[in-house]
Amino acid sequence: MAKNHPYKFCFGPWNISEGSDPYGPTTRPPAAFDWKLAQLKKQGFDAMMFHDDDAVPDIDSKSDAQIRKEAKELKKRLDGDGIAAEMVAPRLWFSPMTIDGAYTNNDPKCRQYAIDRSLRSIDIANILGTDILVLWLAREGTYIREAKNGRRSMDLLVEAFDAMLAHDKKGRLASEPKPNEPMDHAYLPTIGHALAIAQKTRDLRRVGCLIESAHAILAGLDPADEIDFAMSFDKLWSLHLNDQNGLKYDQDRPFGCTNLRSAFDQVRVLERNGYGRNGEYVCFDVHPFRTTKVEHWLDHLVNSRRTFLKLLEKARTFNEKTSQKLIADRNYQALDQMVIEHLLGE
Ligand code: GLO
Ligand code: MG
Repeated sequence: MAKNHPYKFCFGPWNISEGSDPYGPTTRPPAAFDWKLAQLKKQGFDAMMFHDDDAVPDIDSKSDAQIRKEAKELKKRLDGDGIAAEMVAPRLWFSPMTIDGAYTNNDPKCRQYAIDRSLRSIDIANILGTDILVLWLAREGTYIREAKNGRRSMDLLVEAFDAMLAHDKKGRLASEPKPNEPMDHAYLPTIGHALAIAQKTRDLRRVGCLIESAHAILAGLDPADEIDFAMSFDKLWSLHLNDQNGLKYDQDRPFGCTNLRSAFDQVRVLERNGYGRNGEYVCFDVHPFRTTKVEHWLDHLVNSRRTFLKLLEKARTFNEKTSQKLIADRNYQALDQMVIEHLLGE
């Protein structure tokens, strides 16, 4: 086994959120972006994820030249603070132009808006020094099945991916599948879908994926299996670790909060597959509980990282020899108990 490698950690400005939900307003005042950036390094994180408009606020009202100027200013600040930009993601779910979807919108003007905005995001990514564009296809899907032609939507997605691949000959696209929310059904619900559509693009080597634990659980899948699957294709280029309690709204709970054993399994397969050896980051797409007080505002991030590192220790000290013996003997009952007792620290 190769020598242990260190992990690098990351979060996005949206992960220090204010607590609003569909039933009530915020419970914490907004924190300034500069404050968020300052906390990141202090708490042991190495990089920040950016939506295009986290990097350049009010992006739709700005010219290309202005966008470049602001992205360059941000890059200078990041360099000054020793913080990397992990990725840029076009936020294609806020604008009035994306009410009925972005790349799969029924209106060609809206589709063009989505592509233009994605190309601008690629320019920002280049300036910030990351080659990864994350595509969470929030509104690509349907509320009612008859509203769109699913087959045509696949062609439109491939067209959009191709436009992005043509815009920048080196950039990589990492799609982040999620089966539902905000849509009733999304077009790319799982890693299998994300990797399958890559085959239809003009450069499949530059189309990969990002796994979010909660999204896999919402699809009824095991996040650790999704990780193994993506990594067997060398396609796992980013990761949103978090947790989710059953099949309900997307919860973005702290990593390991609900199912510690599943979190252990995720860390174990990441370690076994060498995630991070090519510079990939472990990102936590987690939110504070609505009840969280301002003075505890970073705890969900700090705790997720802490839990990850503790589980890493558990993965590295798991007795592989004994487990292999139990596997050879098909004694999965004993293997089950061995995992439980290892996690309990016995
Ligand atoms: C929501 C997604 C979202 C994305 C982020 C990056 O369910 O997980 O948080 O990861 O916007 O595009
Ligand atoms: Mg996510």
